[in-house]
Amino acid sequence: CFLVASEVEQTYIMIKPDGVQRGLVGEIISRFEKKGFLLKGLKLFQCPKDLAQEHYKDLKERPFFPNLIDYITSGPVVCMAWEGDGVVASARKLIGATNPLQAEPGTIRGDLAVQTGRNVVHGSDSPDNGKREIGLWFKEGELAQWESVQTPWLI
Ligand code: RTP
Repeated sequence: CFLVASEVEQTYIMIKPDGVQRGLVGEIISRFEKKGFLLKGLKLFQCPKDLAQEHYKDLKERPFFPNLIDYITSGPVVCMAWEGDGVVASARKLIGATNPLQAEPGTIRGDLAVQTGRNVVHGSDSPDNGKREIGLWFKEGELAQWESVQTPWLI
């Protein structure tokens, strides 16, 4: 765990095991890319139980907690850090309601999922949690430094 120094708003987005296994990785990443946010971190990762429990610690008294931990650790996930003004709330809009049956068409869950317990993607619910979760899921050095990138192909 490390602290993200940047003052710019960041969110932690994770494609859950069902999204990876159903071949939705490209589709989901594409929605954030097309919206125009900056990709700062990206990796395929097998989540250990203790990390899943830490990530979802606020839900540990809920009856579905053991199933949630089994689900998140059941196969590889895709971890992403996205950056931009308003990225946390905007990503939650792109993702849609927790229950995919209530998520609007056009949202990721509204278009691609049917069950709350298999809702394909996670997004941080506040800028503070975005920083906390990126610090949990990424190690120092895993986030890209866009400031140093030259883009002559755009000129
Ligand atoms: P997430 O953290 O995954 O982005 O989801 P969220 O904010 O929309 O929903 P939250 O209430 O934080 O719940 C986290 C995840 O737990 C699973 N869940 N199962 N009644 C249930 O069986 C139930 N309720 C929640 C979902 O995978 C949800 O995304």
